[in-house]
Amino acid sequence: MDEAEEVNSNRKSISKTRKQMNENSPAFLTYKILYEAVSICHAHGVEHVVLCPGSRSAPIALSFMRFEGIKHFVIPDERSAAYVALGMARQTKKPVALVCTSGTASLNFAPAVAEAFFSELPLIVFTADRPAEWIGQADNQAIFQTNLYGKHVKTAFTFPTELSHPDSEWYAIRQVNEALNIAKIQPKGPVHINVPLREPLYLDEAYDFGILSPKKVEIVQSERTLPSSVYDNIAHYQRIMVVSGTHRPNKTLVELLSKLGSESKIVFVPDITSNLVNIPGSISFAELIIDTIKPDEISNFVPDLVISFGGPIVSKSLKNFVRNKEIKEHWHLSGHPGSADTFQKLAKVFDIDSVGFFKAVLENGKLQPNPEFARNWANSQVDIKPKTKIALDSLPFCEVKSAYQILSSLPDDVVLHLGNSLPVRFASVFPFIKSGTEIYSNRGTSGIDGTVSSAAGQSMVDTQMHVLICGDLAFMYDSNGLWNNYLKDNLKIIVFNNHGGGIFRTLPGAKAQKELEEYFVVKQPLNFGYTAIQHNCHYFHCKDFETFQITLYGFYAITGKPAVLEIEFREDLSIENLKQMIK
Ligand SMILES: Cc1ncc(C[n+]2csc(CCOP(=O)(O)OP(=O)(O)O)c2C)c(N)n1
Repeated sequence: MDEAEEVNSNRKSISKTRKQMNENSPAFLTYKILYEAVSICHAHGVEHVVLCPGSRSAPIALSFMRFEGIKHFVIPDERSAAYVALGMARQTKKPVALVCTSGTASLNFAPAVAEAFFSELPLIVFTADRPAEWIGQADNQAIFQTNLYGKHVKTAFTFPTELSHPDSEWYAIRQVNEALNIAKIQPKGPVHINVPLREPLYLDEAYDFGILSPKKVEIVQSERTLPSSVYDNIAHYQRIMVVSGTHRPNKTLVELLSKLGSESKIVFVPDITSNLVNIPGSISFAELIIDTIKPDEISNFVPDLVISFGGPIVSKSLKNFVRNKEIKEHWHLSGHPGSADTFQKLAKVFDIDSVGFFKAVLENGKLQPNPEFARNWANSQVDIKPKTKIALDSLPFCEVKSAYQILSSLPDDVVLHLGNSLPVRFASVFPFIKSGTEIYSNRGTSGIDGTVSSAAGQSMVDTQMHVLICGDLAFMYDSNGLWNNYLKDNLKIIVFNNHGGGIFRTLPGAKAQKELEEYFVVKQPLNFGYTAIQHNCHYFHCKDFETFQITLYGFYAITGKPAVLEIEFREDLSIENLKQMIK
């Protein structure tokens, strides 16, 4: 049979099936509309869907599974699944769909939905539901799902339950189009589509809907330009500091900011999660500089204008420095009216992205920089880096030193994931990391509950090596991130096991309390060999210098399945100790 004949014969069998099927039956209409909804998702760029098992969700899940252009992943733990989807959205820069059944399953999506909201990542969350009249009637797996995620989604819809009227189909497809467009438009974010479904939930036989072409509604965005008044306005400031928060890698931005920084036109301070750390001309060791400047020299480092872009900033020292000093204005780029006033000095929010802004400023800006301001920062960084290295090298085996050694010797082309709380702080304070290393952390809400899953999600849709460094509580909390059938050997997890929430031993308020160990640290005696092996991962362990380097080498080199390296620490030196040593 040639190809055309085969298609024809397929068509015949489909139309035969179609005749046998009652096309007005509620189940048929449900599947048809959901299949159209999936087609619309695909038309809007959805390439991956994470599905959580359940019966009420079957029509949605099966529609996704039977649609060829979207790759599906089935993950049983909804909290983990949602973080996996978040990781995929972060890695692919595309919207990712997520599906669960009714009841508490949908509540378990909430942590990742909140993280996606504050990290501006597009998740398309489908929750199956019971029809409205069955909520609160002691029926199975029924909770209040309308607007379940509150303000943590950009918008929420409820699908029509009665699908027999043709307007219902138009309404449902309109919702999916709106949801996708809203999720993708800046600031990106999660959207919720609650889908009440009546029984029967299954078609008697698998039905091929062929190619449906529901109408995609597209947003056509116009280019934004900078008003010319800004060029004169910016010339009033001689000491401009540019601060980037969480941002995805962007080569054009690297070029623009490297040029502005290297020519001392601005002082550029990148956050550890900005993917701009250590680019030429950047001041990536700003926290150490701020915390070791002599009080009588501070005024030489204070900017008169701060321009920020991107998401949250990890360094508290930097945030306090900008908040507490006499700075004339703060401008935020690529913002929306609700942009965060991080430094309590927000004066202007620019409706243009950072690339557009800096390109325009480079081409047309009448920048009048004070060369001394940039020189002070650059010289301090030249001074502080070797001092920091000497201090770190002199330390005994401890978390701070291990973090330094791992960060400064990462293999080429790895994607680095930093767990809350100490790992991301270590990297933020002493970022001895190759420029160009991609770095991610769940800093939208700084939770410790999806650290493994989000890194796993990124690694599933990528071929590079993904290295996660996280604490023992974060690892245990989200060890279900290892409970799925999709992990590959490009996932490497380093657990810093200080037997509790080590961060609290370093926080001035918490460490002074008599309840420190019981309430804050929650000391735990565990090791993670069984956890790793149970989840079919290689397992490495070390607790001293003698084995550290060789273990690390083997850990990176091993293939075949994911690897977990547990580094066990007894006592630690805090970042504060390190700063004192440098001072
Ligand atoms: C879901 C969640 N619960 C609680 C917290 C508060 N919290 C912040 S850091 C931390 C301890 C983390 O311990 P661990 O993962 O071992 O990292 P370490 O502090 O030792 O670096 C806790 C409980 C949080 N961020 N997220």
